[in-house]
Amino acid sequence: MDKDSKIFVAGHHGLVGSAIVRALAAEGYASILTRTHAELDLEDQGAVRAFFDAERPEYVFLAAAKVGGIHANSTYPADFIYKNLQIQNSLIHASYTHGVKKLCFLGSSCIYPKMAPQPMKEEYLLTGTLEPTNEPYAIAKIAGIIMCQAYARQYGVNFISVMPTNLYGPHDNFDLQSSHVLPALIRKFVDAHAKSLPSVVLWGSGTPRREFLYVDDMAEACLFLMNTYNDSSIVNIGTGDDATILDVAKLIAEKVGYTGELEFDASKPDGTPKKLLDVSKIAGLGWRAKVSLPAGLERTIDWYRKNNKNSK
Ligand code: GFB
Repeated sequence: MDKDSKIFVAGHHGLVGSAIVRALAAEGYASILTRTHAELDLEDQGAVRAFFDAERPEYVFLAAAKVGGIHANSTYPADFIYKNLQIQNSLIHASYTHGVKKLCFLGSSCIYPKMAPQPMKEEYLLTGTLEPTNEPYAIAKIAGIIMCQAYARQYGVNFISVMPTNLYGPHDNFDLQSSHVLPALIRKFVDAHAKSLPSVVLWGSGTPRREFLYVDDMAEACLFLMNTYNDSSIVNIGTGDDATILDVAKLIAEKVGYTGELEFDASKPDGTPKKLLDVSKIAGLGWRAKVSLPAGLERTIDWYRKNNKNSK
């Protein structure tokens, strides 16, 4: 990408899209295109085509998606498959028809089989059964990967796909019903601390293991791959380390200064027992995550405290 290339960041209000816009601006990219949902409905193929006709983006980051935590995925499976398929179909196809030089499609670590060997290598894609709580979302993301590969094979386009592990950071969704675990726990501990509540409830058993990547690292990796990687085979993006949900909860409690009890709600699902990416491919390409989990949590807790009136 040149500094004056026209770069469309789809989903710029979201966790990842907003971080990609910050990273592009920080590196001096001067022609960043964004559209709010009200301005452009990405599920509407005709509207997307008209937008590409008018704006002719040269590069596309496909960071727009219907995302959510384990409860949202289990509760709204139709939305997760339909909306994601629509958004990616519109954008991937329009990128082909309008001669986009390169597209970066964002997948997810949940595309790998539930019981995949750990850490999960890129080649484990489509080798086993998926985790049922997020199967519709994962199937949509797998369709996106295969679509990018099919377009690359048939039309020779340069469409790459990256697979982030669980992400967190500023501008995340902190709604307790629909969020992922980290923003939920930050909100629960900050609120419990502010209100001196005796305990905080964790969903499930606390034993599942997850890997967490700070979103600014993710954005940096996306820019790095956009500028250096030209192959449609997928690339994992993670830290290479994981921890139990209980340990992460204790770390957040410590950072927030909360000293009450932890309780477990066993009626909520655990999901995949362990989800850790093998990051040797991206390490071999020359990129590593920089922000440690304690440092990233501190930044995110600070952001939440400053930006959420309920937590004051
Ligand atoms: O982040 P999370 O919602 O999704 O949950 P997944 C991770 C783990 O944290 C699960 C536990 O074992 C949850 O039961 N957990 C404990 C909590 N307390 C809470 C809480 O208050 N809220 C939430 N949300 N979880 C998602 C997929 O899976 O990960 C998506 O559903 C996507 O498709 C995303 O892949 C990255 O890590 O289990």
